[in-house]
Amino acid sequence: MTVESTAARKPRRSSKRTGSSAGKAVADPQLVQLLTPEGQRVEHPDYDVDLTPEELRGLYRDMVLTRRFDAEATALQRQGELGLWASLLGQEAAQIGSGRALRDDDYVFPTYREHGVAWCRGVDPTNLLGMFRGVNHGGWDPNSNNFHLYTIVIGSQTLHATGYAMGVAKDGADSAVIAYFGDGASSQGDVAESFTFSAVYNAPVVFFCQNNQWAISEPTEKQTRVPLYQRAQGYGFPGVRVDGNDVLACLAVTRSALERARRGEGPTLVEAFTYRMGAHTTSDDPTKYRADEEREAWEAKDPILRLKTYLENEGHADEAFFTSLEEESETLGKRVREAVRAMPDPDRMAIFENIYADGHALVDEERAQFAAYQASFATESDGGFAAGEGK
Ligand SMILES: Cc1ncc(C[n+]2csc(CCOP(=O)(O)OP(=O)(O)O)c2C)c(N)n1
Ligand SMILES: [Mg+2]
Repeated sequence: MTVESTAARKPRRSSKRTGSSAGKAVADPQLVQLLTPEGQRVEHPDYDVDLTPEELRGLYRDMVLTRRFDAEATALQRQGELGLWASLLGQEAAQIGSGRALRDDDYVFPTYREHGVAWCRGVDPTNLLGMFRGVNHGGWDPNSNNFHLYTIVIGSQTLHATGYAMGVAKDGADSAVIAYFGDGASSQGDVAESFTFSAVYNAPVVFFCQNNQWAISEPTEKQTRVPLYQRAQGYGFPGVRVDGNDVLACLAVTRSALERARRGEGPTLVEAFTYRMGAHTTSDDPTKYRADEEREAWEAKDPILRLKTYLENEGHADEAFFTSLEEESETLGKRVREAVRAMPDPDRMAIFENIYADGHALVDEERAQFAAYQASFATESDGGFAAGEGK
């Protein structure tokens, strides 16, 4: 693969759209890429984006703020403020690129790692943390932002997305649905079933697989003998592999798949080839099962760095932009920190609420058992703490 030298190009600043400039090198058609790890624009025969410098800076800002929020959440877990955190480090381009391809009326079914997509949907980042602090079961109303609650049962959200998409089609709407899942989830029966149903019912759904190459400690070669995107062929819909660390390519490919869904042409599988730079969660230690060199090799493909290089080389962003973004990041970190510490503990007995509309004998029994257990801690010195009274 050859790439054009950017050194020869003069930096320019304009509000003109930046895509489709002649003379760009052509990238590997099997892996859709529009921006190389070195920050150079390349062409693909089927995909392109045409963004203004302002829009490019917007994508960069989204990725930087998402990474800052994610780092803050990891730190908060280490400080004992959160019980657990699942970092998206390294997957910012896959999430921001696909997230910014969505329309407001589209509906998102995420896993537990889609913090960048949540950001694009306008879910306040502090709302993502309640579940990880153990003070609520989700933290946001899915219908306010068309962003479903985080789903931990691996792969199940692909079925929810398929059913929802079949409903959208029956309503005659031209919205699309997107289901996020991982390489490990691709081995789940739920995912296979959702592929079958969405294909035969022509459901307007995009399956967005972030292949971050690990499912906790299991590498992708334990999930599949063929590249994941090729699985779609057996179900009768297209599959495409995109450089998941290239925000422009992720935007272009997802946009195209969503448009296909809107036209009534059915599902698409997008495999965003990326890398989980951090641990699976804060409970995991990846040094036990993978080599440092692997991570180092992927650091060179960092999604944020390559867009920064491009912005700088093209003269699309100046020092003032980067400095003010740094300040904005710190403000976000502080806001998140303060919001988490201020989250009130829930009433302990509230866990038994909202399970069945009309109550259930088993829930009643468990509630009584839990109340008795709480009461067993009551002493005179704690002011007579008893179940239901305290937090
Ligand atoms: C049905 C089910 N089985 C097992 C688990 C335990 N589990 C949690 S995360 C995970 C790995 C998922 O890997 P992948 O789909 O690649 O997503 P990633 O975490 O890499 O984003 C597993 C097995 C679970 N939550 N649900
Ligand atoms: Mg994975």
